[in-house]
Amino acid sequence: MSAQSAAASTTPDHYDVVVVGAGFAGMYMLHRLRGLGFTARVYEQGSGVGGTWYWNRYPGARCDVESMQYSYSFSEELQQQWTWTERYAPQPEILQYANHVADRFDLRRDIQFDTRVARAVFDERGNIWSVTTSDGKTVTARFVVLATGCLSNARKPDIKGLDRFTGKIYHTGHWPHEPVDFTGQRVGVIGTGSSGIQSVPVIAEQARHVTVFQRTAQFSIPARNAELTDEERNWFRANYPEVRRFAREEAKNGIYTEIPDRGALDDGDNERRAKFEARWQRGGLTFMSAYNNLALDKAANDTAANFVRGKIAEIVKDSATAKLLTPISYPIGTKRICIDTDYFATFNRPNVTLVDIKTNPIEEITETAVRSGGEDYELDALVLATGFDAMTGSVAKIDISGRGGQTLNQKWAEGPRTYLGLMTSGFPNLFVITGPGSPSVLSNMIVSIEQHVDWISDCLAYMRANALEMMEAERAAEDKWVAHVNEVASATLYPQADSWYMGANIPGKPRIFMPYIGGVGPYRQICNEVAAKGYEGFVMAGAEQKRKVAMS
Ligand code: N01
Repeated sequence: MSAQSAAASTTPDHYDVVVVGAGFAGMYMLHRLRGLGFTARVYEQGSGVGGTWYWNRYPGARCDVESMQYSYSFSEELQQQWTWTERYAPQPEILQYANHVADRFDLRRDIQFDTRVARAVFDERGNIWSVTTSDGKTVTARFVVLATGCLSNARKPDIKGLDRFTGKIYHTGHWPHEPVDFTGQRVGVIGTGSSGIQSVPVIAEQARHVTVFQRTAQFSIPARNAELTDEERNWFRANYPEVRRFAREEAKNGIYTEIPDRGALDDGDNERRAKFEARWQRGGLTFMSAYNNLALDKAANDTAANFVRGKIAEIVKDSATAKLLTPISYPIGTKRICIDTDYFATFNRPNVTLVDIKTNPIEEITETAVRSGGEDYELDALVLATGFDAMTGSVAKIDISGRGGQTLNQKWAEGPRTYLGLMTSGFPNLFVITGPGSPSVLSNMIVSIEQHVDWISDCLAYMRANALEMMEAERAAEDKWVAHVNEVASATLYPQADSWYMGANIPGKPRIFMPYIGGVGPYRQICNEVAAKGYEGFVMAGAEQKRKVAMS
């Protein structure tokens, strides 16, 4: 038989579900699918599990949600037995945890590593997806789940001459697996978001000199990282039922912490200052939960912003540098707040220089230097901490074709449109985990991931029990949801900042606030109600109905 006819006679492998990505979402999705008896194949472009924690290996990378909460809750044994060592787990420990989960639940046998999903095409007659991978193979699946991550498409900035630079170039979101040694080197860091702010102090300890190129100053709160004591670990272990319940149902951002009962202007100056000081001393993301109106009321927000500005002025000795490091152009928290260890103090070191590229944008990069304001900053290595094409970037890299041959990129050209962040009309049987239109990046990601995976799993079980093989978001329900997402966002201060939440970091990307800011508790309730009402707002069809639906 010729190779051609052999290939022609080969039926593609078929799965109930293809999952794209083996980060925390893809791994748990696979585990749930297995438990329900569905066949599944996971494709992962990296050589290992862990998603964002597989790629982001830059110096100082650690999670800024506390370890005891940034962990799966689906297995009581796992959460009781795993030992986190620090308040904020460093990246290697989180990756170790991801690998432990993969081994413990025997996930690897259904994950194909080093394989990118290049294309997915929906066949309307059969209600089947054809999925083509970077190794040239095509498989079919009834459902596709995009577990591609919100911050996984590292973005190299479009700066003139970048490719000419003869020193090493690193991106924080695509860091080498081999150790990088900056000893004796002059290192430039472009970007001062979370990744830049975490890595600069660590690089500065090693390098001969660090030049930080800052376009926008950032608000950052000290992490106050420390070893976890047995007492702390045991407290969480004993209280997990309540901690997890609270994080899922009551906390807006999926983190167990006190819920503020008043606004910032309800307290007098001294009381408010003491409250901010206590939060500053405690450290971490919950600084923004000191009051309940910091994201809503500019005057309230100003009190928190001014407190942090005062701290920067106290910490940074050179007043011109302190001024440059002080954020003034947006309300605090409307760009993702950063959590740091000694970031501002690092600028007191003699081997660290801050360059303001807002006033003097980078003109070009030469073989050996970054040129800004007519000055050449000579460098041996360049670190790009320039972020990601967030929330939609990794989905956009896959050529996804739905009903009538419409591609997802065409449909989302004016901005992502989803129903509940879970599905988009015109693309049946295609789910997104923590997609745009869901709380995702505004929350403890693992809480949101588990909620989406559980909802999708229950939905697939429901469809199987009711002999349904096609599910699609209704256009009207999607329109209503998109309007709701926008309405909630526009009642906050968030749209005032040029942030990656708004797509503002990608030239040409539509300016839309992508995540849902209604809070994980209310959002979960909405999703549960939709399911309880027979998946209201979705069309579902069995084999015999599918032709009718496809034609309607
Ligand atoms: O990326 P960012 P990130 N020329 O987009 C600048 C999560 N995260 O990787 O603000 C010059 O925030 C850009 O400047 P500007 C977390 O959710 C979590 O740091 O656009 N500069 C900005 O300073 C976080 O928010 C953790 O003016 C350019 C920086 O690069 C998200 O990931 C750790 C530029 C990019 O900041 C992304 O963080 C790390 C250009 N052409 C990340 N383009 C933890 O949990 C961009 N910039 C600890």
